[in-house]
Amino acid sequence: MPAFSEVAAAIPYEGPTSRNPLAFKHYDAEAMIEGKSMRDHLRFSVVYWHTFRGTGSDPFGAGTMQRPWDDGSDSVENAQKRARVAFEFFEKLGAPFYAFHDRDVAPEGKTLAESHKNLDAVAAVLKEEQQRSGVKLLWGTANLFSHPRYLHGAATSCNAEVFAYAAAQVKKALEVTHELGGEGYTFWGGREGYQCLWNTDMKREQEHLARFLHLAVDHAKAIGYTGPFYIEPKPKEPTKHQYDSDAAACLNFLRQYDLLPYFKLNLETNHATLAGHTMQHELEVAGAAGALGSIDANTGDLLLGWDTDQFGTDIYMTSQCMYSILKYGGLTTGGVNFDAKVRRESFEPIDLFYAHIGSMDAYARGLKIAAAMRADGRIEGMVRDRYASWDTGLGAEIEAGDHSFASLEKRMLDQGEAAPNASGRQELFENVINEYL
Ligand code: XLS
Ligand code: NI
Ligand code: NI
Repeated sequence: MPAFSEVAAAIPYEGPTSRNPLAFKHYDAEAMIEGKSMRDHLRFSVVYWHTFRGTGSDPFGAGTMQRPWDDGSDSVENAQKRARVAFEFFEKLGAPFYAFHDRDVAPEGKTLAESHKNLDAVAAVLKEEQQRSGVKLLWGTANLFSHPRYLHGAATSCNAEVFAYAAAQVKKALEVTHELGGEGYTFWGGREGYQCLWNTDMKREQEHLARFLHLAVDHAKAIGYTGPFYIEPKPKEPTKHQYDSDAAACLNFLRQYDLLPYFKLNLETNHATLAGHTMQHELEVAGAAGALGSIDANTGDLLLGWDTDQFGTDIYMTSQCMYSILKYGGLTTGGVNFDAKVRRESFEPIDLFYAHIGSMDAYARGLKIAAAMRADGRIEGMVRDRYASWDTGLGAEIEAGDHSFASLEKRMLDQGEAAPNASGRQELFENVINEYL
């Protein structure tokens, strides 16, 4: 008996006029845009943690989710059964990818050896289901933040034994990810930061984090894993400050410790908000550095100051994301990974479908809008015009390195004043963008 019996077969594409809540209005996997199918542009991915382990609990109340296939126990059998249900969901939704933490898919044992064994037992089912369904692993990761041993962090813990335990856990998670053909491996530094600076040796902690990531790179080489590593920036929560606070901080860290060749960024919308940035800002920072890897697609709430991990349906936002992604060459190993959870009040299994379908449509529509903007070329042209002074004469000479402070001073002494500025036309830009929505 299927777990999602209300959804008989794969969610169909019915087009923008459809009123069927279980159909796509914009995500037409086969449709071609800029020479690539929508499926290959968007590379949608479902996260195991929120979708199959989220209980709906919050600091004020217990779990609410109805998940009839899950007996609520920590047994390996339950985990294996859950894995099969997860693949039924991925397949019916038509998501080509999924992502997980080691401890989402398999229960933590009493010892590390037992945890490894549990993970292997569930990974065998994941592998079988991947082969049966064709759904692939976008990335794997290790949960280095839930267990009490990680209360001071993992790689940045003041306890060297905890660093060692975390290393052992990542070694295994990386091996399982590789075994399952994972296209990437993510580090989100959940507690790699501080709560109080008086008790913290920040320099030493950051050096330990760099050492940890180098050990991961070394182990990847040893086992033949050649995919990218991702760092997922987030400025705070659960800690007061996380070292990987935003895209710029991550890039600086990766450069300082010679890790940039092996790492790209996995940017999450709600984390950008917490950092006081827009997602567009984060995408531009990463893209300009050639480090745009993948996105955790979600959204926050304007009035709540934490990581609410909602499904994004705002077309203005998805258009901005897709415009930047296309601009920097599109997603290759990464994807649009729904690190998002249904609200506590949306407790029925069918809500998982509504949530994913709506957000997939919002990104698909964003992709169409971004592609239309690019095909038209007006925005690009307006930006180019704004910088026209750099294309010839003085600007081109400066860019070519043909000037010094002395030569520039001479020029301005002769001229007396710089040529007048043109208008920034922000309002016009914003108006033009609305024409495509
Ligand atoms: C938490 C993060 C987490 C990572 C994976 O805020 O978004 O879910 O994506 O560890
Ligand atoms: Ni995330
Ligand atoms: Ni998050």
